[in-house]
Amino acid sequence: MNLDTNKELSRIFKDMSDIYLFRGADDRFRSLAYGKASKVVDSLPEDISVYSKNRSLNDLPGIGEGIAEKIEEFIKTGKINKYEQLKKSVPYELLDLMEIRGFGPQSLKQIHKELKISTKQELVQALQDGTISSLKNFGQKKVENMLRGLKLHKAIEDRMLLWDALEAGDKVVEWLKQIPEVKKIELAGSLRRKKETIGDIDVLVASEEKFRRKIISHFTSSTMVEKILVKGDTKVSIILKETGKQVDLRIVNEDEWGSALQYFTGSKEHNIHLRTIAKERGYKISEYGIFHIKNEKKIAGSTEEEIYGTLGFQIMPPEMREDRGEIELASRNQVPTLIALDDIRGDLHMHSVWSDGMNTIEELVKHIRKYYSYEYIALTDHSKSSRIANGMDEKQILKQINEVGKVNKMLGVNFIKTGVEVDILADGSLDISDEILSQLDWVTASIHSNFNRDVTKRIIRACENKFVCCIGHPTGRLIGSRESCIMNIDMVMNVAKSTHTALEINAQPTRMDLNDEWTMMARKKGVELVISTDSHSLSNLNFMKLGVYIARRAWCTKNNILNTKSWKEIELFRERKLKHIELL
Ligand code: DGT
Ligand code: CA
Ligand code: CA
Ligand code: ZN
Repeated sequence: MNLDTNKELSRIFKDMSDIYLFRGADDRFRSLAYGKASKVVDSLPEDISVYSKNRSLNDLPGIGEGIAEKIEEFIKTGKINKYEQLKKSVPYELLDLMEIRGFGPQSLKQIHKELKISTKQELVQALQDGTISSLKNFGQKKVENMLRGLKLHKAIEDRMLLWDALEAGDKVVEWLKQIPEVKKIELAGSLRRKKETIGDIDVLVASEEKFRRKIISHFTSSTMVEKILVKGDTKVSIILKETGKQVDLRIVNEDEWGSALQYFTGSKEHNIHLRTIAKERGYKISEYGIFHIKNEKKIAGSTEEEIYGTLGFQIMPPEMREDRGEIELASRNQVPTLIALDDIRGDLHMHSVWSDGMNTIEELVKHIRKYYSYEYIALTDHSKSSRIANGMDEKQILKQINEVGKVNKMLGVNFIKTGVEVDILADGSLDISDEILSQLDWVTASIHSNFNRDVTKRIIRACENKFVCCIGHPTGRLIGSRESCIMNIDMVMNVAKSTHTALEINAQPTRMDLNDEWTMMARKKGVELVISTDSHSLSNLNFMKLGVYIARRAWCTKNNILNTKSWKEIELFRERKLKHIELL
């Protein structure tokens, strides 16, 4: 189903929430209300107009009368007047900086008011030339922090998150597939290799030469297109309206499909390495095919397998093509069968209304049983120290265990495993007692506070708790807004391994934590890994594939990932840890 309206509305509400947050004290309540509404709308399983038609908008959690009116207005007119007004009341361009450390609403407001700054460019300038240091409360340390935050933000501002790029790329592919002259189509470049951020979206099409023009004009006529950058016979580059990001479309003949796909998938480093080997063996590879150097005769080009095969290599999944040793592996016929989405048998990290999730336990379960073929899930709401996330205390955990029992009974299977995402406190202790933890099926321990000091000891102490099964989002980084915590990751992994504690590959689009490189390191060390969505709403459950992509980029097979196994095997994993720690 197409939920574009919900998404757009959710985005507007998030914007309104940010604007109110910027405006400050008096609007704090409104900011929270619109923030909640944004999440609620995004998590709806059906188009918002359905709820308007059957007059159930008011029944949705977090949607009061005022917000319901705005929704009606949006459905009718495609706009919200109040939103347009609000935008004019603030330096709108500065608002997306608010998520960066050091750029809170207070700071931005002061900068805006006292220096009359309202664009990012002016702000960066003032930071660099020292103007900002002249303000009260902007000492050297604060300014240094802001500069670092800005650098992180820059890295993602010019690129896209993988999740956003996949969504945009899929739309482009769908649009192009509408015309039958498109014989073959595939996303290429970093998007096909599933890198965590994407510079531009590369799309490859095969067609008969005479249809190229038609395909190009079909492409550029799409309402998705903001502006055309380059328009040639075989290549067009455009800017997308929604994201402002670039798409490169290339059209080739069908007998060049394999060589073009190989070439434009990259990575550049992989290609260069491959080409060097080809040359040594008397071949030349280009986007047009593979040729004998001697007589320039073309040997092949229509499939990727032929290109690799001619050199005596196995083909390998795009996620591996980063020149990290995959070519050597392929030459020895040792390319592993990487984990696939279908191998995942359960999701072990998700939140419900019992903490900061959007859905009730029943809603989650109903949805998962309908759309996923999982054998189990673990409910891991936050614990009490996560106050903003409305974390559970011991009493609530016991109550939830009871509730889960009831729902499982209703289902007739032990589908829901009880659990918690327990906070690792500043000294490495947990904020829930062992007595309670021992009653849960699955315990993930995570750091949600005090990121700034070295966290190695804290994580190690958490690993040493016999009831902790997994460390959640182990490095704590947020792509574009927060660096990894300072930690000795080598030591953490060794302890995780020796204490039989799993490390999480958190699949949230801005987390992707562990990332591909850390996951590769964990795999090599034999650390147990779990891929989880950390869902806070129904749509978040889809993030699982992002986690699988990370694992694939780290060359993981399904044996490296714990939640490809049956619940029985996961219980054995837990028992091994219990026995091991008790022996110490
Ligand atoms: P991105 O867009 O920065 O996320 O990364 P890519 O890998 O998508 O890079 P892009 O869009 O510049 O080029 C797409 C593919 O085309 C790239 O992965 C490999 C191929 N390619 C581009 N430039 C070169 C080059 O100079 N030499 C070789 N061998 N391949 C190239
Ligand atoms: Ca690209
Ligand atoms: Ca490109
Ligand atoms: Zn967390």
